Amino acid sequence: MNQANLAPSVCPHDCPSACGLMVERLADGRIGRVHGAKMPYIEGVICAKVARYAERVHHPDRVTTPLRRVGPKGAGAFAPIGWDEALDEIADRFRQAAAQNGAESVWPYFYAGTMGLVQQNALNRLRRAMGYSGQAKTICASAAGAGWMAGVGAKWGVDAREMAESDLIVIWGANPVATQVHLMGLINQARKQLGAKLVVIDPYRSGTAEKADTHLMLRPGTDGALAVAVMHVLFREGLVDRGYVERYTEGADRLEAHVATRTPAWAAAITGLSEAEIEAFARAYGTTKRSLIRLGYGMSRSRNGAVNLHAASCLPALTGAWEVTGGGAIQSASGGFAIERTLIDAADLPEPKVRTLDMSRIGAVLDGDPGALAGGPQVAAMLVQSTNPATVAPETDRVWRGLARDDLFVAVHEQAMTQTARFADIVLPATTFLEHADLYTSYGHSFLQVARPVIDPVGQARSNHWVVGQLAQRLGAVHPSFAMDDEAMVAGILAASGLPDIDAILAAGWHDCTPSFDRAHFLTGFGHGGRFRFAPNWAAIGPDHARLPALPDHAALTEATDALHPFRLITPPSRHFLNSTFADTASSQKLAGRPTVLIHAQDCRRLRLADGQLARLGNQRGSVVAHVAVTEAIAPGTVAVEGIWRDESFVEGIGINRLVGGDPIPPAGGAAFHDTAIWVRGEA
Ligand SMILES: Nc1nc2c(c(=O)[nH]1)N[C@H]1C(S)=C(S)[C@@H](COP(=O)(O)OP(=O)(O)OC[C@H]3O[C@@H](n4cnc5c(=O)[nH]c(N)nc54)[C@H](O)[C@@H]3O)O[C@H]1N2
Ligand SMILES: Nc1nc2c(c(=O)[nH]1)N[C@H]1C(S)=C(S)[C@@H](COP(=O)(O)OP(=O)(O)OC[C@H]3O[C@@H](n4cnc5c(=O)[nH]c(N)nc54)[C@H](O)[C@@H]3O)O[C@H]1N2
Ligand code: SF4
Ligand SMILES: [Mo]
Repeated sequence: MNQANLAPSVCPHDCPSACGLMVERLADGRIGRVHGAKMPYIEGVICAKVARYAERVHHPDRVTTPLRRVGPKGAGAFAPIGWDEALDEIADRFRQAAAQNGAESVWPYFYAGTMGLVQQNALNRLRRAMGYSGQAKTICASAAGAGWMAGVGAKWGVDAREMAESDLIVIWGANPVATQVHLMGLINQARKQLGAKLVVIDPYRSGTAEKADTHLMLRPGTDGALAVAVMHVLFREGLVDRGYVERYTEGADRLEAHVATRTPAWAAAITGLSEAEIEAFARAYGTTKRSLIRLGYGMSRSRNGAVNLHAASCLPALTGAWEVTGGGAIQSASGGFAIERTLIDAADLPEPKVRTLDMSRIGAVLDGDPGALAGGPQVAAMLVQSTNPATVAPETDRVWRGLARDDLFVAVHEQAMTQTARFADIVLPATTFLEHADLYTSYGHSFLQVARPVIDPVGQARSNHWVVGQLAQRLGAVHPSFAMDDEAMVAGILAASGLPDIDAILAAGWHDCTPSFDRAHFLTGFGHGGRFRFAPNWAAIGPDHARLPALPDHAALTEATDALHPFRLITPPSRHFLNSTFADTASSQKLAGRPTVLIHAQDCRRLRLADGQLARLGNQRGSVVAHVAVTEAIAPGTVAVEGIWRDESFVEGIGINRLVGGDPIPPAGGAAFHDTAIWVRGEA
């Protein structure tokens, strides 16, 4: 490795680690290997898929010029056009839609393909200036955020590096071996150095569960029952720190009376765990304060996910684990960065009085479902940036039907020819993080980072912010940001936030925003006027609160299995992909194999399914074909399909989200990706 040709950058993907990177720059303008920066938390380690990023930046199918559709919608037949022509057409179609049906008929649709603050939020600035429809960003973190905010009331928590001092680490509904490799590194270290014990709570033996001292393989969507029974044992056996509870929480008396009837036997019937497993976990948890719980997103992707996550978050507030190093809980670190967002969101423009459309319900929205349209007009024009809803959103059939509507204009700004891009009328080539500047926070650590371009744009690729500036010019949208370049945006945000400038951060490598111990452990008080809430004020957290229990409980809101749909499907991410990104690179495809359904051996015997055979999975929404893996690593009655594969990787060209429902998770929305009732049968 030639040090002179290493350039610093930051991984922009939607992954808690937000790794600082060192990128090999080759003489021909391409990149070579990508390495991890020597920064805290990352310690020079990155995942294999980003180490091989050259495969993605220089992918033969990379979108390199603007394209216009020349075949039927969705067929993927395109011809190159110029940038001016493409931008003029998008602006014309937006103007037309606004003139005919009002500005709200334009729906800018964007998500976290890049986590960089400038590029990720570019479309929101245009939306605000033009009065286009708003977007509820629910597809990932709404349910988890609602559950966490219900009790804790602030979006940060313990620094993961404290795990080095934990006695007990609980990974609850997360799979860091795949989704957060650095957390796994810290867990391994804690176990080796201090003999910390690892408990993993997951409906299947994930890569992380594989490594656990104890794996609690519960039924999906039953975490609330488990948490409540643990609380029962903590109260019963005197493991509650009364002094802590008195000082830092509210509602404990009601909680104690409420959980008195929620015994381990009661929870065993709901979770499928044994009473002994539940009691042993409760005692292990309650007999040390150095217990750190990682509350993952997986447990929140059920219709009762917010309730379940809140229930689990009650445990450290009972034992007082928050008071010690290596104790407490972690959900997301994202709220710890004090970023002044006015420039990012164009928030100095008045917020237009427009409806907000739920991005997870894109199928229902494009279908014209009156509830989903929130009282506004049909969507007539879209620009999609940094997300691939045709593959990642629930209700695939409805999404595809909607995107193919004759009366809908769709522009997609992409790096890769995704399923969503294939539906576009106009495709625009997007830069990768190596080709544009940005500013990065993280949801797994507290180091703020910046990056300048490492290579020139590939082909005619341009950044999200540039595209928005060009459209603003054509549409007459006015805001200072539209005239600024990417780097000026980064500089402006840093200055407004009172943070060091780009050069200073680059020279240091990062800017440390780690909250103090007292703040991270809420010793200065929790979010809601200082106290942790055992009885949430759900109404203040989201509008859809009527069905939620007043106190932590098992809320029977999940999609019910029945005689016709006896299996519960979960669809966790693949280690080798990042959502649907990397699912098109040769090495990730090779490592991931093929779309596979994990089914317990006992269920396979009953269904006469053999390993490697094709099975059809289905429900009222449709069916999907995948290869069977016979396993003991999942509870009978639960089946798992890992990875957001490209749709074309499935035998019938349509992927797993065909089976997933689009109804929102109460109280604040979210997609119930791990909460689907299905049937399974052998495919001849
Ligand atoms: N390699 C890789 N890394 C990623 C991603 C990726 O696609 N690939 N995606 C990134 C993104 S966007 C996110 S949001 C994070 C998500 O990362 P995580 O927080 O780890 O969440 P998930 O991966 O959705 O699910 C984690 C585990 O929850 C389990 N689970 C499912 N249902 C339940 C349940 O009802 N209860 C419990 N206790 N567990 C359940 C699943 O089986 C899975 O093993 O990872 C990020 N990192
Ligand atoms: N079945 C199932 N479905 C899921 C999940 C699951 O666990 N199971 N997980 C859900 C979760 S947690 C999430 S967060 C969503 C994520 O879903 P998405 O947000 O759609 O994430 P990706 O699939 O990674 O797609 C991001 C796209 O953005 C593009 N991109 C990257 N950077 C840029 C840029 O700078 N500019 C532009 N214009 N484009 C860019 C990439 O090429 C890529 O195609 O998926 C959800 N879907
Ligand atoms: S995907 Fe995650 S682990 Fe991999 S380089 Fe990016 S931030 Fe780091
Ligand atoms: Mo996510």
